[in-house]
Amino acid sequence: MVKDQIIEIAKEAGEIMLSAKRPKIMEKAGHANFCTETDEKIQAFLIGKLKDILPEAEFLGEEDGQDVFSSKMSSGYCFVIDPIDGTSNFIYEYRPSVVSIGLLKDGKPYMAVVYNPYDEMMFSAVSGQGAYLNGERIMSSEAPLKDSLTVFGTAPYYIELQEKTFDIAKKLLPLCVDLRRSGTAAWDMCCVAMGRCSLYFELKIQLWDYAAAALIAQEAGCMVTDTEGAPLSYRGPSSVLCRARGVKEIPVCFLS
Ligand code: LIP
Repeated sequence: MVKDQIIEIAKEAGEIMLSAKRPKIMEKAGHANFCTETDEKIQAFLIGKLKDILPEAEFLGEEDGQDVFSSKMSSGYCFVIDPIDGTSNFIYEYRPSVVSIGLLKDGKPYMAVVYNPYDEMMFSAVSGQGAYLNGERIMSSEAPLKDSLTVFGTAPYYIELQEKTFDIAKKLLPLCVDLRRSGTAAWDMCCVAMGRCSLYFELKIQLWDYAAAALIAQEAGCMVTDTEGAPLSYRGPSSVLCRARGVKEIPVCFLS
């Protein structure tokens, strides 16, 4: 099955991440926006291997200038890949960083794999067929927000979003057990999918950050929308609000 082949490819990509020694770091536009030669190496590896299993697929990836969504990616198959989600974590050895591989079919999420190689945690999903962690079915938490952790993200290079992000975080803190912030959106959404957290939000992430993890979360029973409650576009950057089964309403701080 194609999902199993993608899982094996993600495992090999994870080995490249773990074996990297002090990679060369490149700066992209904006404050603390990094890419490493390992990001580029893993992206090239993934594209080469994924082409073998689905030659007709298009590719959208964070690195190497393959990061522009085109209309041809909204028909047929399109892999959406983030070779290292949590690049700053990877650079500073603040774990985890994950490999994220989403597969769109006619512009809709179809298949997803997110791999945390540090803990050998392989998340996968096929649309309509459930979400899995290392082959075991996962479902999000049914606990209310007041008995749960909230996780959120904010990129240091989106300076204009920081005040609103931390204003929302400040309003959420008294409504939940506590806040967490990991530095990788894909990992955060997988944590909601497997029941460790019950809400994740971020005001702007790229398609390659959410394409895989949003499907995994959705297949684990989460409500995954933008922060205003609209469906994700799967066409480009978006805000994301990922709620576990126990968080039945969108907290009012997102709607004001
Ligand atoms: C990361 C996102 C994360 C965000 C970080 C960064 P990258 O992606 O997954 O949610 O807060 O600033 O953008 O750049 O490590 O692939």
